[in-house]
Amino acid sequence: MNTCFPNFEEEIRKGKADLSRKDLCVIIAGETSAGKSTLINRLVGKQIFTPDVSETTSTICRVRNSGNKNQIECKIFGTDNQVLEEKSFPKGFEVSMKEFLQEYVDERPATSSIYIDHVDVSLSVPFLKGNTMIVNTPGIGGSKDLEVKMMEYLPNATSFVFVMSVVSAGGLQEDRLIKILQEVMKLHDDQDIPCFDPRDALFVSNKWDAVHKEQCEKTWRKIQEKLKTCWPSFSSENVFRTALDPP
Ligand SMILES: Nc1nc2c(ncn2[C@@H]2O[C@H](COP(=O)(O)OP(=O)(O)O)[C@@H](O)[C@H]2O)c(=O)[nH]1
Ligand SMILES: [Mg+2]
Repeated sequence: MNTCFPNFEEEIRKGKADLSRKDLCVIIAGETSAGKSTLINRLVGKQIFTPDVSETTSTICRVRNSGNKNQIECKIFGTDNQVLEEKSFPKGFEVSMKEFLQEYVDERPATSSIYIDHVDVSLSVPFLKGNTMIVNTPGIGGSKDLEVKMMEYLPNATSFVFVMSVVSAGGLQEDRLIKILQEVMKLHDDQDIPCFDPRDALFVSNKWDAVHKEQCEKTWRKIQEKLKTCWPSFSSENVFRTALDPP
């Protein structure tokens, strides 16, 4: 058996783990301050996260549909997957919810996020059917610990949305987003994310309000050319220009 199918035991183990996976995670990844939190707020139509240039999302934060239109539930999970704290916020108490989440989700010197594995936020998001979740990740380009946290989470993905800020070298510096893209391709090649098809990855090029009109076409062309070289199945249909939170 080993001669015909080298590593067959490992392949079966991976396949089994994948089949038993209940959650479908659409991971929002990218460098810090690209606009990941802003994108999620816009997608779900609620200010769940506080977009901020100075404070980075420090915890994996999963947004799922609860079907309950009247409240938002937050659950904080520890590294052993135990619920450390849970709290529900009725409609109209979104500000308190944001403050509660900020304690766990935003990077602050006093935050003990090292003991927090992830945070779940459940609210009415009808387009998130079944167990599909949008997952906010710590960005790359901040602290090394957070980068490791994000990289370790990548194998949980069913699909990806990569967010780039056009103001920082088109959002495609060698050491930042490209590092994530290479890691995802490696996981895919090693069959560690079998459900994920690289043709489904979406790219959001954000902060286009900051680009001078005459630079637009040239910058757009450059971004697409660069993506073609670092993402083999790149299609121009899967890249979007946005200004999610213009000043
Ligand atoms: N000019 C501009 N600023 C934006 C845009 N989108 C987000 N921002 C700002 O960029 C900063 C970082 O955004 P955030 O969503 O926290 O980025 P994250 O670190 O990737 O989650 C915040 O101050 C946002 O208000 C945009 O389209 N244009
Ligand atoms: Mg963020």
